[in-house]
Amino acid sequence: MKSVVHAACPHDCPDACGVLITVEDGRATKIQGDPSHPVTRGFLCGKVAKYLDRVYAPDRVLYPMRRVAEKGTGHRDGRDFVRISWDEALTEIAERLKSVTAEFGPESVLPYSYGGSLGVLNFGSMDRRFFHRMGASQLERAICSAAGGAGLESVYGVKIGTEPEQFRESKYIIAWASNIHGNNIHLWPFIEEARRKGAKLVVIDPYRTRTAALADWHLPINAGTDAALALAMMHVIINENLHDADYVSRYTLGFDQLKAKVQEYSPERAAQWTGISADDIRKLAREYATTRPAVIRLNYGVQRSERGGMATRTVAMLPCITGSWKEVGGGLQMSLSGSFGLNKDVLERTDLMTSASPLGRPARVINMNRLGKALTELNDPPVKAMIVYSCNPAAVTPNHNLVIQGLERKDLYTVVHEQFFTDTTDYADIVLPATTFFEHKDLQTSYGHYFLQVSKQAIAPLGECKSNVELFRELARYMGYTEAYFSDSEDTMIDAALASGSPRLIGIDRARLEKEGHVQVNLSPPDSYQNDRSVIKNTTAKNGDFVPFLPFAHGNFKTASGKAELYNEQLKALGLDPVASFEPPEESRHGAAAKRFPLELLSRKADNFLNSSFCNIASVQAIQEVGFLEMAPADASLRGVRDGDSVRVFNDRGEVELKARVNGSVQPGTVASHLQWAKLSLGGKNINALTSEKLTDLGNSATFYSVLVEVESTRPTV
Ligand SMILES: Nc1nc2c(c(=O)[nH]1)N[C@H]1C(S)=C(S)[C@@H](COP(=O)(O)OP(=O)(O)OC[C@H]3O[C@@H](n4cnc5c(=O)[nH]c(N)nc54)[C@H](O)[C@@H]3O)O[C@H]1N2
Ligand SMILES: Nc1nc2c(c(=O)[nH]1)N[C@H]1C(S)=C(S)[C@@H](COP(=O)(O)OP(=O)(O)OC[C@H]3O[C@@H](n4cnc5c(=O)[nH]c(N)nc54)[C@H](O)[C@@H]3O)O[C@H]1N2
Ligand code: SF4
Ligand SMILES: [Mo]
Repeated sequence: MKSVVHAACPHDCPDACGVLITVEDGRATKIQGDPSHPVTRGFLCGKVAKYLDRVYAPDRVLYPMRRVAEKGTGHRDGRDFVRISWDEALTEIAERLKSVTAEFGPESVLPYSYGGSLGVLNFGSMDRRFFHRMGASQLERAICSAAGGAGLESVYGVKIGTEPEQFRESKYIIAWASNIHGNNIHLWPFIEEARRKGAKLVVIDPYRTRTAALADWHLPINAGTDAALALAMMHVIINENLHDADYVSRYTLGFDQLKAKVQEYSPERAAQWTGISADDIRKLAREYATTRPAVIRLNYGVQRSERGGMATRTVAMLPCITGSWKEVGGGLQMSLSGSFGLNKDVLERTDLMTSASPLGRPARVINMNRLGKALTELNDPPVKAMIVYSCNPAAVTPNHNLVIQGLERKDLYTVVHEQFFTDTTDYADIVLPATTFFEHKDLQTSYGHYFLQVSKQAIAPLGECKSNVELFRELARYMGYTEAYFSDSEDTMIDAALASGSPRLIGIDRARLEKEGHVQVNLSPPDSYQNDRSVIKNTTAKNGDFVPFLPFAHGNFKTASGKAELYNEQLKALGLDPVASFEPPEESRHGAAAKRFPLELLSRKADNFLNSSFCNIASVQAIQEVGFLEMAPADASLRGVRDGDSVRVFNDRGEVELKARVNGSVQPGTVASHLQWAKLSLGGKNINALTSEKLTDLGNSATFYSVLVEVESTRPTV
């Protein structure tokens, strides 16, 4: 029996691809991109194209397991564990949760989850209900995008922007902190189409990414200095009268204050911080303001530094002063996730903390970026039990060494629900087997396009795997939680999420999604001006039935004022400049610590892994090199480091061992490496041994790109 099932890739990636899975006699035999999906367009990235190798990998966790060896011994194949039944596992976990909550209160339990699956249900539904009902500590899920989200919302009031399909209409495309070719590959064909019609691609990135190598112009900016660049660009644009005075007066708030503020940021001054010459800043500003339409693909790399919120805010102002929101192929895209209008409350039920938990109030909040501190310092109450799912904190969380110190605690009870024996399962007391998206049903949104999808279950769960939804449904039963909401089926929850009453979702229900595979949310008025040709300068976008969506062509910002807030009063309360400002990160070449640790480290993602996922899959390892530190020739020779040398990379938080690659990927003063599992790295430490728990200015995000290190060769001297 052969069938083709429509699913959606749930990995933490803006593309949220439509996927077709061929199933023969119960086994998946082929995966391909859905050719009918307007953004997927029939192809998948290198890693998911090999997904059958991941689903049927020999090191999948297939059964509940109990630890029998010391924590942290870390055999990849799970030999530190013995198989137990689900009943034994759930009985033990429920008993342990009951005993720690009785002794230390429910806040001694910490859920820890993030981006393993962005499927709406598996990301956050039954799990949230479970922990809210219990009164467990709340996790502030700010490891990825919170600073950028807050920065964007400080100007627009909402996370929406230019749809990917419109990039083909652009004449000037800026990839700003955006490795499109590595992290957002489905935008690339639209950019290629635009370039065939004469568009220019500019990349602003301290690292020479694949995207930068393919661009018309690469500006290697110093990390964490983007606000200086954006402010200097606005200095040029405003002082040379290249802004759109009509758009500015109708739809923005605080232009006069911005005009005054940008006077402090001449291109000459910005050049000293950014490492980009004043002439290049002028050229960039003029080209951006005068080549129409111009679009910015801003990505989250910009906000992984100490002042990443403000950096995002300043870049987000650019299309508001040039009026580029009026044009098809103009505007800016960072995240489009604010467009789906789902009823998340009904899935997550935060109200249960007050109405059903023994606390009777919202539980304390623990920032996931500070896990190391939470596990080693917190005492009111201490964290005594942690349930990890869809996340690999022993690899991805900053200040790895402190995280490990916490995870090694003998009195910490750790349950990890996983697909693989990861760095984190090495510290688990119990490991539970998790389904992949082939094996469960979900609803899928996206942060890089406007299509909603139902991802159908293609095959039966392997071994005894359970989805996140099923796990917490079961665990609730073992805890003695009898409330009806713990019995909701997947379909019931999908229906409830869709029945939000949002205009975005009128006419979109589960039956339609299941039939059509993908459905674009309603981008109808007042958000779309599809029928108002007066605001559309470029009307060439007539690809099939494509109707361009211009979210802010007529203002319509979702801020309190309804305008793009170039002045935002609320920032004052946070101690930030209500207009904008730039200061270099403390942990950068401009800070005091640079005397001891003079090199800025970019602890980047790998092009062919997804954060720490995929790095254990042999066929993906074959397309991704690992374990190197890229250095500029000047920095290498200063330290006697030769290409291929083993180097020790260190700071006060830790050290890692890598192979030096002396090349042109980074400018002097910057080094770069990337993320993978710690236990697959030399010396058992990955790059997060060097990153810090310091949080960003807005959103309490992680600062993976504000890191100073020193490097030395470990080549024996003869
Ligand atoms: N292949 C692949 N795809 C992925 C992921 C992956 O791990 N691998 N991860 C997924 C996830 S979780 C996310 S959040 C998205 C995010 O994807 P991106 O936002 O694109 O995330 P990053 O790769 O962190 O950063 C993008 C680029 O910003 C650059 N950069 C670093 N610091 C600065 C800076 O201060 N200024 C500027 N201008 N540039 C800077 C980096 O060198 C990098 O090339 O991608 C998703 N897609
Ligand atoms: N140095 C450095 N560190 C980083 C980053 C960086 O750029 N540099 N990026 C950061 C960013 S942006 C992010 S988003 C985080 C991401 O960090 P994580 O959210 O931890 O993402 P992954 O590394 O992909 O690990 C997800 C794990 O969930 C498992 N999983 C997948 N699906 C499911 C499921 O349905 N159920 C369960 N129970 N498990 C599942 C996978 O097997 C995998 O081990 O990493 C952050 N860490
Ligand atoms: S990881 Fe991204 S590009 Fe790859 S299949 Fe999934 S959604 Fe598409
Ligand atoms: Mo992320």
